[in-house]
Amino acid sequence: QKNLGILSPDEVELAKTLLHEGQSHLFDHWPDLGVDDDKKKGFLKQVALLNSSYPGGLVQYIQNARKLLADSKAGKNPYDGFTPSVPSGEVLTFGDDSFTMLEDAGVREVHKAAFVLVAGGLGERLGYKGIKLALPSEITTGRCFLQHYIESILALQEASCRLAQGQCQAEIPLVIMTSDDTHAPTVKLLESNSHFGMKPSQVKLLKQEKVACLDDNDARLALDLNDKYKIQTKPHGHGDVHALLYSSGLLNEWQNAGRKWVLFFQDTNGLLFKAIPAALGVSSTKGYHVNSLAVPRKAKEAIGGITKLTHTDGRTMVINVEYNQLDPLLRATGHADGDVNCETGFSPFPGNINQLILELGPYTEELTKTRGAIAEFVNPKYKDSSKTAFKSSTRLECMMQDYPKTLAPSAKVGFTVIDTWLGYAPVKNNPEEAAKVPKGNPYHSATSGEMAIYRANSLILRKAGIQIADPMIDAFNGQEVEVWPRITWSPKWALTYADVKRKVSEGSSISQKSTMVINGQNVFLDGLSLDGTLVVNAVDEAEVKVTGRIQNNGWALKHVDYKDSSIPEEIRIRGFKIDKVEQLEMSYSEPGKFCCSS
Ligand code: UGB
Repeated sequence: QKNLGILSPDEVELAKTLLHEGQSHLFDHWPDLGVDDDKKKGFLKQVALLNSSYPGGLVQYIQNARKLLADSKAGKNPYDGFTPSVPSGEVLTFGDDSFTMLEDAGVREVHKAAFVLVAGGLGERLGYKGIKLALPSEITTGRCFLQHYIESILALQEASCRLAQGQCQAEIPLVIMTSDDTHAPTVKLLESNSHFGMKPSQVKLLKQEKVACLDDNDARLALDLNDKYKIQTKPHGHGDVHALLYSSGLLNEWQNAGRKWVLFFQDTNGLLFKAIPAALGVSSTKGYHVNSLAVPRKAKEAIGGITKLTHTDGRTMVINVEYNQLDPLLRATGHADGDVNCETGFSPFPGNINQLILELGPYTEELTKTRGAIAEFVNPKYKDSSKTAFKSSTRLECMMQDYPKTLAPSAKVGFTVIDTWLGYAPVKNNPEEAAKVPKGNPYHSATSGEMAIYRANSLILRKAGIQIADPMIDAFNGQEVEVWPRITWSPKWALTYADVKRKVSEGSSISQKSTMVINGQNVFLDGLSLDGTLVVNAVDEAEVKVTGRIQNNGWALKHVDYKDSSIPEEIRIRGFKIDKVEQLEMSYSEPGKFCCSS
C-alpha cells in the first residue's frame, strides 16, 4: 500500500493481481517509499514481461502450475486411461517410384511453405560454448548448420518457383525462434554472413522468454536467492514456438499471402533437408493437417516414440510420447516387457525427430482458439516422499510436438517414417557421453553427425549408379563410425533423388580416401574416376561436365582428442581434423559449357 505512489496504474493492477493469486511474499520485504524505489520499478518491469509473454498472463500461469503441481503430488499419470498402440503412417523407401513421386509433389508445393527453426536451446548436453547453429555441419566445407539450412531453403524456393511457372509465392519466409541464450549470437551469425544469401526481410527472429520458477505446491513464484527484486526464471521449452507465432501475427500474414504449410525443424540435423521434399509430398497428397517425421527407433533410445493413444472414453490421438514415459506406459497397460525391439530389430514405435509439417489453415484456426497455449508439464524434484517441498525451484515446461494434443478427433494427424541414414543425424551429445552410448545405438554427436552426411551422400550416389568404395571403420573420441568418402554438395546441386540422377551418369567411381565438393548447380559427373580430392565451383550459368581420372594425395582425416584445448572446440568435439594435402580445384566464374578435369 505504502509503495503505490511510485507505480503506474498498470503496475498497480499487476501487483494487485499477484496479491490476489497468493503471491504476497513477493512484496513482504519491500521497505518504505524512498528506499530501493528503482529496484521495485525494475521488479514490476520483469513481472510485466512475464505476464505479457505467457498466453493468458501470469494468473493463467500460476493457475496452470497449481493444477499440474497438485496432479504431480497426487502421482497422477498424464496417460491414465490411455492405452498405447502402434499407429499407422507412411513408411517411405528412398529412391522407389512412390518416393520420387512424393519428392516431386513436395518440391512443387514448397513455395507455399514457411519454415520455422527452433533454436532457443543452449545444448547443455553437447557442452559446446557457442550456439549450435554456428557449428559446422561438416568440416570438409566448414558450412555451418544455419548456412546449410538457409541455402537449402533458397534452393527449394528456386526449384519450386521454376515448376510453378509464374504462379510462385514471394520468398519462402524463415522464422528462427531464439532465446536470451542464443538471440545475440544468432543475429551476429546472420549479419556477419550477409544472411547466407537470404534477403534480410525474409528472416524473422522471435525470441522466447523464460517463465517464472515456482517454490512450492501453491505455485508461489520463486525470488532470486541473490536479488530479492527479481523472480527466478527458466526456459519453458520449444513448445513456446506456437504462442510466439500466434502473437507475432505471422500466421495471418502468411495465410493472407496464400501460404499453405508451416515446417518446423531443430537446430542440428545436417540430413533433414534430404527428407523434406518427400515428407511435404506426403502432407500434400494425403491432406495431413499434422505430419510428424519419424525414423525407425531402437527400443529405449532417447528420442520420443510416435504412439496411438486410445482413452477409455473413446478419444484417440497420435502423439509423441517421450522415451522415459513410453516404457512405463507400456508396462502399465499389459506389455510386461515395456518398450522392446520387435522382429525388425527396432521398437514398433517410430522415433519422433521433431520435424513437423502443419497445414497452415487448420493450424491458424486452432491457435486462434488456444492463443498458442499447448499442453504443459511439470517435473519437480521433491525433498522427500511427502512431496510437500522441492529440492530447488521448478517451472512449467512445454514441447512443440504436443501441439496435436488439443486437436479435435476429426483432425488428420499422420506421420512419415524415413530412413535414419537419409534424414536424421542430430548433434546433441558431448564426446564423453557419446562414447558411453550402447553399441548399435546412435551417438548423436558431432562425430556421428558429420559422418552421417558423408554416408548419406555416398549412398545416394551409389543408388544413382556411381561406384562408391565401401567405408572404413575408425574410432574418433571413442566412437566407432563408418568413414565413407567425404562427398558434399551445395543444396542447389541436388534437392531430390531425381536431381541427383539427372546429374550423374553410370561409369563413375569414387575411392574411399576421396573427397568431393560440388558447389554449383549445373555440374555433371560423367565417367569420372576419383581417387583424391576434387573441388568444383561453378556459377549457375556455367555447365560443367566432370570426367576422366583424377588422382592426387587428397585430404586426410587426422585423429585429435576432444580434450586437446590447443584445437578449436568445434573441431576437437569431432575427434578429427582435415589435413588438406593436395586437391584439384576447378572453378568456373563465367557462363558457358565446360568439360573435363584434366
Ligand atoms: N529449443 C528451443 O528452441 N527452446 C527451448 O526452450 C528448448 C529447446 P533439444 P529435446 O529430435 O532427438 C526433442 O534439447 O527437447 C530447441 C524432442 O522433445 O535438442 O531433448 C533447441 O534449440 C524429442 O521427442 O531436444 O528433445 C533444439 O533445436 C526428440 O524428438 C530443439 O528445440 C528429440 O528432440 C530440441 O531441443 C530429438
